[in-house]
Amino acid sequence: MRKRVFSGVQPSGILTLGNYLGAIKRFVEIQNEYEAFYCVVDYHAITVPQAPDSLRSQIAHTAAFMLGAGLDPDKMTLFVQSDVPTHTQLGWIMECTATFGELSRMTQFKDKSQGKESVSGGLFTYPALMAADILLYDADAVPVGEDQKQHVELCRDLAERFNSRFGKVLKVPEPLIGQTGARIMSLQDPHRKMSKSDPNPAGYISLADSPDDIVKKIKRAVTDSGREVAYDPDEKPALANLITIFAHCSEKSINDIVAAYDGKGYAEFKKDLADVVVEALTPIRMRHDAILADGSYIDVLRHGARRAHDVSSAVLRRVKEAMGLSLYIDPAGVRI
Ligand code: ATP
Ligand code: LTN
Repeated sequence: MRKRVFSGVQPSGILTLGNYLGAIKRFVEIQNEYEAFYCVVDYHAITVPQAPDSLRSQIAHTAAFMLGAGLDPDKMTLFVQSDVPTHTQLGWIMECTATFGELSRMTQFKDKSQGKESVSGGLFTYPALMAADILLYDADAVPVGEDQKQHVELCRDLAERFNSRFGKVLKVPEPLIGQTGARIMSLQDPHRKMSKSDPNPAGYISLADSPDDIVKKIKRAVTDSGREVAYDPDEKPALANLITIFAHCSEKSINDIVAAYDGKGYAEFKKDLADVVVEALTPIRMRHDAILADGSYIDVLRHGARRAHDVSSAVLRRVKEAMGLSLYIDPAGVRI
């Protein structure tokens, strides 16, 4: 039997080059090897306020970009989280399994709540819902970018805790993190990850950006002092990030890229970088446009939700049974 993977993408904006290189490119590569479930996690997106019209449109764009990047409905299951009620059901159980201390240590919560006057309870309990997402599919592995490693570790701890209380019910998953491309940084601040919810669009390249936008954003990307194209993540983090992006979009090694720009300046490097990014993203954008226009993603999501519901309901049933929650149970333990 093929091993299973599960991963989620938030429709909290339009997908970025960081999402593509850190996660979706990988999702596409592994869909042949694993039985894959991919989810547009809209309940996670509402941990921060979302306007209904933009949320609706971002869900459609996210699905269309994932399909446009090469996910094949005949090979994997793609669905929207809020279409499958088992997620919030197991989510609650995981909230009751996680401790306040554990959730308080999550760095994404600390980052996203920092400096905010008011933060939703959901932003705090978010990792418990993420654990439920994964555990509902008996996933062996979770392909994610580096930033999600801590959440996958928490998911493992919760599954182990659950199993030690109630018997071997949940499969304990492993994170599956790519070696490079796992952390693409902002074009404006190399110490922050590239994020689709960055209020400054100059910090990210969105998969919807036109070739012109891409050229402009790369031109404006911050670089470090000096003129030499050298890969030094500690001393020249901004340039190192651009070289990493170059390597991923062109499938060239970092050493080859550095050698090719020996004696040339940043301007020539940036011009070529813009070309390779445009070349990598244009086919995805065009397929996305076609998928949105013909509405074919809707059927994919509908079928996906049905299959996800079937698989996850069996796991939820196992969990409820192990815990003594109601399955139309009578006092003698006879199920009706
Ligand atoms: P936001 O930017 O709104 O905070 P996000 O893009 O981090 O959200 P998701 O859309 O759920 O969150 O991320 C989908 C996948 O993309 C995750 O596996 C995440 O690890 C990966 N990812 C996100 N940003 C980057 C990045 N800058 N570099 C590499 N991988 C990333
Ligand atoms: N927390 C993730 C999104 C996410 C996810 C998941 C990833 C929600 N549920 C399950 C992997 C598996 C993020 O912010 N990128």
